[in-house]
Amino acid sequence: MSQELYTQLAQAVIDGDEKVAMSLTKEALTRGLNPLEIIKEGLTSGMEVVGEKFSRGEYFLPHLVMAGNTMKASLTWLEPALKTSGMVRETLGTVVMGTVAGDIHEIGKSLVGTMLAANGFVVHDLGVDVPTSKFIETVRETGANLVGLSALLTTTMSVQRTVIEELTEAGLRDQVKVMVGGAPVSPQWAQQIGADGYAEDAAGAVTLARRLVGADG
Ligand code: B12
Repeated sequence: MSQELYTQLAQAVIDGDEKVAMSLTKEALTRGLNPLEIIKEGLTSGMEVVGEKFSRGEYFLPHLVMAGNTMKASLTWLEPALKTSGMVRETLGTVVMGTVAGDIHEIGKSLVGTMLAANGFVVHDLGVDVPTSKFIETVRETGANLVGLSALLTTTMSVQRTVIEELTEAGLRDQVKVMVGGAPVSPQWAQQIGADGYAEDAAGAVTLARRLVGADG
């Protein structure tokens, strides 16, 4: 039953149909389905198809924009549910989060930020296309102990390395653990650039962040 709803929701993202996506999202929540599952099985799986169609030249930029707006609209309904789903009430750490310079992909970064905030982290979300110096400045100002760097393009992945290098140059590298993520990023890449960890999705980012701050003992 829920699988059918997820398939319809994925299709609404593929079609860029905000109205249908929002009404299906509301229905899924009314049925008591898990918000993370709605995101994974419905919205994100639709986005994967959109990405594939774009790669094959069947979809163009306006389709990506429409799909992005559709997912964002649905997430406005899901975020309150995600926020209350976190069990942790004490503060586990402070995270400076953003999508690196040259990259405007926002959705995954925001989702990771929301999930971290829901699970006991104070999150400073710097947005997208964040200048490297802004990450450094904010770490210094907030005394953060975690940095989350999102990159969705093979051309902007290297900026994750630049941020790590500049943290080192600024004498801040020992103060923070750096997490990296985004569609083209892999555990191998994380290791290669000297990051402290990689996670595939928002739930994985919470597990990783907890481990990096030593919250699991
Ligand atoms: C929607 C979309 C857009 C929208 C974004 C809208 C928005 N407001 O964010 C718009 C239209 C802006 C866009 C633009 C472009 N896009 Co685009 N886009 C996508 C698409 C279809 C979906 C991305 C998305 O939102 N996914 C849903 C979220 C939930 O998933 P996610 O971002 O991967 O995030 C999850 C994980 O990766 C992880 N994660 C993410 N960040 C982090 C950070 C940390 C610290 C951790 C631990 C985890 C983590 O957790 C997240 C939650 O589960 C992807 C295809 C794809 N399958 O990724 C292409 C894709 C990323 N885009 C692509 C391209 C080429 C472009 C453009 C260059 C197109 C153009 N010709 O202009 C521009 C780039 C503009 C720029 N300078 O950034 C390519 C990249 C190819 C490559 N290898 O470099 C892709 C892969 C499509 C494709 N198959 O070709 N895009």
